[in-house]
Amino acid sequence: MSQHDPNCIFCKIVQGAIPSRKVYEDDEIFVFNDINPWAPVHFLMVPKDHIPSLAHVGPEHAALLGKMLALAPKLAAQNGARPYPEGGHRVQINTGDDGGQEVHHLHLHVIGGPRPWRRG
Ligand code: DGP
Repeated sequence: MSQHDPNCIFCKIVQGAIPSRKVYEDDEIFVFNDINPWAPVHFLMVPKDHIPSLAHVGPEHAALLGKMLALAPKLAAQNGARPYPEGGHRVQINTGDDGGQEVHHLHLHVIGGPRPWRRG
């Protein structure tokens, strides 16, 4: 059974209560374009279940995190990032206040496309 936090903006996006530009979806993962992109390619990968941060991930999430990481390069390439190694992309997980995390639902930033980018 899926677990959502009624106060979480990304749970609302996963459920369709807040609109987003969807990039990919399966039974466990939802992917959508960042509302404030730093680079030509910038999407967010989230688990459908509410996991507040990377600091909340345990061994029970290993398969899910592995699936998300393996999917990131494929989705980056499908969405405009040039192939590795000339192209490629960045995967970033902000964790906690000092890590710059603003939305407390675990998410992978996948960022790519021709530089310069607004950040990085
Ligand atoms: P972080 O700082 O790592 O928590 O990044 C949160 C990102 O979420 C930030 O780049 C902007 C994005 N974001 C926040 N609210 C929304 C929203 O309502 N829709 C979409 N598509 N992105 C959002």
